[in-house]
Amino acid sequence: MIRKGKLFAGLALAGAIALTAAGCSSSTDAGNGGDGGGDETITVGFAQTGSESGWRSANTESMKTAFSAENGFDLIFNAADNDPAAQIAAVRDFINQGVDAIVIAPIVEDGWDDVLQEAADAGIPVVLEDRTVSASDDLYASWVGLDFRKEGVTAGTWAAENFGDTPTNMVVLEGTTGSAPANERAAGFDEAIEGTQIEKIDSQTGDFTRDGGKKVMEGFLQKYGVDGIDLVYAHNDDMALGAIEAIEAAGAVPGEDIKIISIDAVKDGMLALIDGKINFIVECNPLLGDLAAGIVTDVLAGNEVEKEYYVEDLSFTPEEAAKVIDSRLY
Ligand code: GYE
Repeated sequence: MIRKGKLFAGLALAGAIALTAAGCSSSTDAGNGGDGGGDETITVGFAQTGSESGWRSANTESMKTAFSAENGFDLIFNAADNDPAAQIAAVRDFINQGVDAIVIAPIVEDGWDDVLQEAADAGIPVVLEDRTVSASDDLYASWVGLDFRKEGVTAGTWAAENFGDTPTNMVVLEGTTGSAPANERAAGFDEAIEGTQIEKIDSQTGDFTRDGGKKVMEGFLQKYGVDGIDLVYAHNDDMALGAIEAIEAAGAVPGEDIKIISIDAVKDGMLALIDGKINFIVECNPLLGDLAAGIVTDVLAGNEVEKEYYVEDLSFTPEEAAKVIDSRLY
């Protein structure tokens, strides 16, 4: 099990993130190897989503650093380029290779039952990081990540407070269809703006990429015109950054003529926020590597772990972003 106190101390330095998990007991150090007490290398297959965003780059780096040879791991890394079938095939490969443990950042929520059952039958523990699955939690050991619904609620609450009293036409740039963050960030936001004058006039997936966000925003601008859109809610910073390009190309001023709210708080997003091109960002912390490595180590050592570990997120206005930008790690 992860040592709660240690995480709080270590991660507070990394930008005031906090981990919440009920009933933690203490045990091994995160990422220290020690497969059941010995010091053999732990072979871990990690099935990453792809490389769609700045968030993803930071997450991959965090995972590679935590699951390093130095820390006692032999990491087999696979990035599936956002293709759910390819990701499942990668997990099947890990099972065939007989790895000690498998870590997955699941692209989409559905479709995991069979391959997770195969891993269980092979006696290989699975730890999920970042996104969640719809399969039974009996099929995996643990999950560590963020509360996507709460992120959506935080974003929607800010929108409601700032624009809820005047008629506001909003368009949404959705994350990857079927992914947990796209589903939950939409639901949380919708819940928070209920009963306000914000009207969702359109919503389409930009697949969490800058290019996707730009293309979808271009389509919205063509359809509704600059004057027909007041607010963009982007499920991540990269899509917001793409939307900024589209809005500027249409001759309008992002952050003024069209307001923008997004999620992640990666460096480029925070800089656009400070610049006034984005108006509000909800954080989504990608630095999950040490936590995931600690969970894997504990699971293999036979220590009891929680099913879910939530990392806390912050949120930022331009003024707040300016204060913290120099200490941000991603
Ligand atoms: O917000 C987005 C990335 O799953 C939380 O995936 C993650 C999301 C993140 O592509 O930028």
